[in-house]
Amino acid sequence: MGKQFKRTLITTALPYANGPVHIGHLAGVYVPADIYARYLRLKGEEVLLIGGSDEHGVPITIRAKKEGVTPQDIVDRFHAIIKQSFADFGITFDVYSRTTSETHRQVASDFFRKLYDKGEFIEQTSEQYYDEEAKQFLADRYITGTCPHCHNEGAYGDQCEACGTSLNATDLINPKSAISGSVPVMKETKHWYLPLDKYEPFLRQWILEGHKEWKSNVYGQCKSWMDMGLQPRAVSRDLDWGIPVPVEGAEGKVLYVWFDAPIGYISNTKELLPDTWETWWKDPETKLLHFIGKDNIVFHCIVFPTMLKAEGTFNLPENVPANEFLNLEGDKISTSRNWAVWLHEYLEEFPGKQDVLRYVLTANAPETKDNDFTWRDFQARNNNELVAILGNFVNRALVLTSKYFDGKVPAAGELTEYDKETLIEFADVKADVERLLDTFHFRDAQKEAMNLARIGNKYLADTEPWKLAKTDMERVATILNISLQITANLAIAFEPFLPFSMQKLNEMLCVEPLGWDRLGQTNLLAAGHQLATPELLFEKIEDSVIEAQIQKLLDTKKSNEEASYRANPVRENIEYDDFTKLDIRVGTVLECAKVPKADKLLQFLIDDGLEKRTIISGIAQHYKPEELVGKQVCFIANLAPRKLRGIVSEGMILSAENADGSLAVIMPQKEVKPGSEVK
Ligand code: B3M
Ligand code: ZN
Repeated sequence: MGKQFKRTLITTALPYANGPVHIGHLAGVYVPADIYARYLRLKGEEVLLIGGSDEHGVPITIRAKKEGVTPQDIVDRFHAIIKQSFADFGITFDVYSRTTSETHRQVASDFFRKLYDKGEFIEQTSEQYYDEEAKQFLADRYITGTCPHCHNEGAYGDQCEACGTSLNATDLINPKSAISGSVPVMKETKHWYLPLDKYEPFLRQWILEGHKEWKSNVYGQCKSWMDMGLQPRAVSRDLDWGIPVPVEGAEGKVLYVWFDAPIGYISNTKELLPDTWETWWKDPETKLLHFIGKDNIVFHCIVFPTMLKAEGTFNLPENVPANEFLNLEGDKISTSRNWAVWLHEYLEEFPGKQDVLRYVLTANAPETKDNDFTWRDFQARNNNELVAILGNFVNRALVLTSKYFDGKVPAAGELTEYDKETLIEFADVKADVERLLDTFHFRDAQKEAMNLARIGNKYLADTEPWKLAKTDMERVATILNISLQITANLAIAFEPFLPFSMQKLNEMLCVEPLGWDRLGQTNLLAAGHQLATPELLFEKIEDSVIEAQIQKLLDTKKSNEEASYRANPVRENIEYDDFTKLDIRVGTVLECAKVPKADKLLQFLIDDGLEKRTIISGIAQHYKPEELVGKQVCFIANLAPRKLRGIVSEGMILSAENADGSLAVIMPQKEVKPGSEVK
């Protein structure tokens, strides 16, 4: 607030190099960061945009194992694809490197070592699962077993995907190693922990008092983490993929991926600027900004700042403008279910249309809540906004100039009242767009730029120069001069958002990119200045093209459903007696509330006909508690009671699961007496 900075260091989340990047990545992180960086550069400010691939972590080793290749093979393949996609979409990274680089190994090791030497870590021994056949400790994802809550036999050590409960590997019944299939044993292992609890008072002061201007989703998440109480966090793992822990007696241990990845921002800066990188990280006149998605907030607002603070010589972020998620046609984007629009595929199917996607993703950016990408909306925004407003205006201004004045900017004569009003309307555009960009309101900023084109369009429609051409060429000259000045303004205002099209527009206007400070001026093009032959900036997208994309998604959905049916075949037959052992009944929901600190669980109080019973159910992500109060549900009445999060649950509420994992509670089709049996 009010603090003046000399330069801005922008970091963007390092995507895991275990798959290509999709529209969700672009919308949440890279397009907004690129808009911001381009905007600052246009203003002539000193800025760096840092990116890179995150190449460590368990998911990469799992993918490698599945494909029978090395983790290095995996990251080599996807780093190249990801880097290319970003370049293709005009993300202007000053450096895009990777966490398997030698510079990074050095920087991350030194960072760990410095904290270690300062005595900042706690060493703690705990028992963890160990695979004696494979001779290695097992990450939670590498252990499968039976879920203690729903008895699904394929639960993972970190989560049961059937009931959605997050688990600890030690909760699993009959745990098995996913590597060798053997039964893992418990073995002692030592790790280093970063004592976040020790830094809690500092973090409270710094964020909750000092950064009230952060976006409410970011501030709120930080607050709720701190209110739950911070715990020491392990920064090492027993794994053979990663940066070795650089201390004696740490054989077989590597830095936890979330310890080394954010240090990647520092390493990549150093790789780019080996001599001056410290100015960008340590000079208090550098403003540090992290662009990320909402699932990374705690690491960038709590864990990484604690690391930086403990190290002692680095700046802390000034802001962390995290976005929420982008969904695709109503469903969560998912790499494993192939529910995504992949950037490299988009480019094959829509060559040259990078700006259309950039525009739509910004217009729909998940800035304050999750948002949805749909192909119909994509088409509508292209046809009704880019083509009909921006493209149409620019094209009319240029074509008319070419037709009546051989493509030379005509001199303006005397202005009418209406001309003056029009010019006044866009006099404020610079201040408006700046205010929005400075506060990371990219969608509104883009809307503001589009309004400028709307003003231009209306001006041409109202003045109708094509009708005056026979009678009043002087008036036509004035109208076109004004229209061309508006066009040149559009080329500045849209440059951060639509860089490819604005480059094309600058070429048609025969100008070098005009600086940001000239936005709002009405003398950008001198009379007599020669323009090039006009071309269309955007073209209409036909229904058939959109329908083909929708069909592609429907096909994906269908094959996912088939795959999930195959993965979940009907179980072997049982006898009638077995069935009658299950006592399923109908109950009426009297009360329903979220279980504190458990994002998936709801606590029910059910009228079961005789008395009231408490049931915990993992459906909090599918229903709001108030939606269910007063409704009748089916539940297993004779399931042995068990404790979940300290609450005794007496039964289980029945739901049907869709292929996408969404749940629908089973309800009787007519009201029945509570306690009625289901048979
Ligand atoms: N790779 C997680 C993610 O892609 C992680 C970000 C690292 S940022 C330092 O969501
Ligand atoms: Zn389960």
